[in-house]
Order: sequence, then C-alpha cells, then structure tokens
Amino acid sequence: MTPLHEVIINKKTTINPVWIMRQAGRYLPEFKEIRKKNPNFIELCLNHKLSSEITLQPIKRFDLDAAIIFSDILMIPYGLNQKVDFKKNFGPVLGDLDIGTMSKIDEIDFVEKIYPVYKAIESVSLEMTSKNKNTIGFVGAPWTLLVYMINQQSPKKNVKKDFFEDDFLINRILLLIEKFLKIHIKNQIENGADVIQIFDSWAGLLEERDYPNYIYTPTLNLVDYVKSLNVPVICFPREIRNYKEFAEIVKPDAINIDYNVDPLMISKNIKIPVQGGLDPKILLTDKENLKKETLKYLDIFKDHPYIFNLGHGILPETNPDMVEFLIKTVKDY
Ligand code: 1CP
Repeated sequence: MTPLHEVIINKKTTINPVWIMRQAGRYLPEFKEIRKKNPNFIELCLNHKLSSEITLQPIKRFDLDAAIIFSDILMIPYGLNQKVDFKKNFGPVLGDLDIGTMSKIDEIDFVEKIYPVYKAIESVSLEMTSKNKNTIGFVGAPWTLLVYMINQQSPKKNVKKDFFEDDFLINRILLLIEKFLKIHIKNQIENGADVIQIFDSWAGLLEERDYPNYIYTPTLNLVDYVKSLNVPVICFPREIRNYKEFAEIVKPDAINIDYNVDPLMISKNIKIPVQGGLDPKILLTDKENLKKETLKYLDIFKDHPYIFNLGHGILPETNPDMVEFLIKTVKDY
C-alpha cells in the first residue's frame, strides 16, 4: 500500500509520510529556469511535458512520499472561460464573469480546454506508482474559487465591499463550480490521482455564521463525491476557527492544519488523520530551529495517524538545503 493510504485508510501511526504544499514550482532553481522561458503561467500548466517534469523535480531531489500535480486551482475559472492572468509581483487577475455564457459551457468544452492537466497526471502517476508513492490531485474549495471569481484578484485581507450583494448570482456560481469541480476531480482520478486535496485557502475570511452556507455544505458535497469514487480526500480549510467542527460535519478522510492552530489541541480533539502544521517561515531560519519545530509536531502526533507537511505553501525564498534537512529529520524520526 502507498504511504499516504497507509496513514489515511489504515490509520497507521508508525510511519510519517512527508510531502510539502506547493513543493512543485516556486523555490527550486530548476523550476525557475523553466518558468523564465515560459512567461505565461496557464500555458505552462497546459504543457503536459513541462508540467509533469516540474511535478517530478522535487521527487528527484528529495525523499518525498507524494507528488502534487503542477497546475492551479484557477484552472476552473479558466476552463469556464473566465480570463485568468498571473501578474508578476501581484498574483492572479481574473476577467469579468458572465454567468449567462458560463452556464452554457458543457463538460466536453471544459475537459477539452484543460485536458493536458490530465495527461500530466497520467504520466506522473505511472512513475509514482512504480515507486509505490502517491499522486495527489487537487481542487480549490467552492468558497475559495468563488472568492477569486467574484473578487477577480487575491482578497489578501478581505473581499470587496459589495461581494455578497447578489445572492442569486452567488448561488448560481456555487452550483456551477460544484458541477465542474466534480468533473475535474473525476478526470484527475481516472488518470491516476490516488489522493485528492481540497484547498480552502480563504476559509479564514468568513464569519462563523457563514460556514454552513459557504464552507460546510458545498465542501461536504465534494467530499462525499470523492469518497464515492473510492479515493481518500484531505481538506485544508485554512484558518477556519473551528477545525473540530469542520472535521465532524464535513468528515474528510484527513485534515490539514494551518500554523496558527495549536497542534496539541488538534491531537486531543480531532480523531481523523492529520496532515501539516509547520510554519513555512521556519524553513527560513536555521537547521537547529527547524529540527526543534519539526520534532515538536512529530512528538505531538506520535500516536496519531499523521502526514508531515507545512501549515501553508512553501515560500519562494526557501533554500532547498533546508527542505532536504527537514525531510531527513522526518525520515530519521
Ligand atoms: O506544489 C505545487 O506548486 C503544485 C501546484 C500548485 C498548487 C497546489 C500551484 C502552482 N498552485 C496551487 C494551489 C493554489 N493556487 C492555491 C491553494 C493553496 C494555497 O493557498 O497556496 C491558491 C490560493 C492558488 C491561487 C494562486 N495561484 C496564487 C495565490 C495568490 C493569492 O491570492 O495570494 C498564486 C500566486 C498562483 C500562481 C501559482 N500557482 C502555482 C505556482 C507555482 C504559481 C506561481 C506562478 C509563478 O511562477 O508566477
């Protein structure tokens, strides 16, 4: 059985598989070289040869247990014909959203637009399976995608003032997103993804009274769908105020925690397998400190099914030597 399945399905506590959020791209010199020659990020994601190469770069370097496919959560609005640009030093910028036209897009149009993502998953998963390692497919959660699609750029600290003004529009978009997220998940699994992670990066922006509508209900629908395809699903509702309640209502197979939440509280209160937690900024300090912080998480979760990972994506300025040291620390534990 693959390492992530041992922990998530068999609840094994004697191993700690490790992978790193945003491990593909961002900080590796060999990625930066490819990126320099490919200024259009979406086009790069749709070049299946290069995207599988980028996906495997960290696997070649480090003793990681899983590959996460080099793509983006914003492939959904892109596949639905909303313009998506990535501006240097600014982040994503999305075009205007026309729900009328968007509603006319069918499954075939959508899959045709982003099929190189599935081709990349297919070749990556062949390689990973031969090594008895996992291939992680992913999607953005409906709430986080709604944020980008309506806000049209990163919300940073909050969404635009009139964000919630048009309830009818919001509900139509949520339904549409749910439909195409299921299609995207199904195609990733059919092409070899053996774990699905759902990123709700902006869960922390909502008030608790809004969790049922924008987080619990739409995410539960997706989680149930992934389960129906017999693949484990990991949820990352970043900075949600109540991970326990989330875990009990949405019932993912595993939950990723952010670095602001107390891991000891999590290990006591949450029964399902846990992933992640370490602050990516620790990788910018020194090895002694990195070891101390890494052992803290490993000690706290020593009797809990636990996958080692960070509490958010690795930072672009991270030194690959520190990543190597981190993985060695986990493997030697
Ligand atoms: O390991 C990997 O890098 C795998 C591929 C991957 C994943 C899993 C990328 C490539 N993006 C993502 C997920 C993603 N994309 C999330 C969820 C995780 C998270 O919170 O980090 C989010 C919110 C996005 C949206 C996005 N795409 C942003 C964030 C902007 C913001 O609002 O702060 C950015 C900067 C991107 C572009 C992007 N996606 C991926 C890469 C390597 C890049 C940088 C592109 C570049 O080189 O300019």
